Amino acid sequence: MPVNTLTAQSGWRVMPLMLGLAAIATQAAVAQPEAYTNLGSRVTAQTLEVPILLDSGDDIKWFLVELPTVEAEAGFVEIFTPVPEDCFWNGCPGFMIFPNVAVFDAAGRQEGADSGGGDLSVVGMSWGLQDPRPPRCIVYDEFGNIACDRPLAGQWGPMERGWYWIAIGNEFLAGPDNWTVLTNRPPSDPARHTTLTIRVSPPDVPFCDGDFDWDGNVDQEDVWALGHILAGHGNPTGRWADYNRDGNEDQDDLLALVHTIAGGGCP
Ligand SMILES: [Ca+2]
Ligand SMILES: [Ca+2]
Ligand SMILES: [Ca+2]
Repeated sequence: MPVNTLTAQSGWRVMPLMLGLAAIATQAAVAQPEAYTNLGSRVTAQTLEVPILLDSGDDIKWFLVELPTVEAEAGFVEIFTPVPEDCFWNGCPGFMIFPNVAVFDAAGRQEGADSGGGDLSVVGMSWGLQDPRPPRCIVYDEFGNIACDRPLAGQWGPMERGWYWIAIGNEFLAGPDNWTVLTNRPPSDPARHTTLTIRVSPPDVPFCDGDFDWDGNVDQEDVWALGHILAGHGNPTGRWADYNRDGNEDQDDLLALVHTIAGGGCP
């Protein structure tokens, strides 16, 4: 999938909101964000990386983006902030390790919110497909077990295509409606940066990530891992063993995975 990295020079900042303006204008006392960045329509398969620089402790950045319909069986939308492991263990000055993210629909109703803390202090939000994808942090303990396992697995449920508002800040409380975000960080906190990442796979794009053991690549070890699952020896990642989505878990799934590894594409 293509990876798009936005820069501050892209020139799409503070675009006028055309969407639903008439409907919103008739409501009283809404607090639609005035300063925001329009990320455009993102309903095709892609990974969008948005550099974030919060100027102060109480700074909150807003984004508007169109996202596709995704469901438990197909497609996903993931919003997360990756943290390099090095930053977590060794310190990483200026990096935002306690991010808060909230997502609101076009009418300002909250669709979900998440805060860094625990794990590797990353935000990890996931709508749609429930076949677990790797968490944004994976730590293996001394026995090789996954010790940091908050997979992205559709925890926020299905999503309907529409325009969504995303708020990111150092630490805040997100209300249920009216785009309400209240920060309790002092303005004197230093500036912090991170990368807001939006990863999209709509239902019409098959999910065929063959990385069953979550080591970051797809190879023979994944065939071994799937074989291990099919043989009933446990499934540490929780990945769906029905890789070819034909409704049962058997040899055909192994063959389909081998086919993928050999460059044959998705089953
Ligand atoms: Ca692998
Ligand atoms: Ca491997
Ligand atoms: Ca199957």
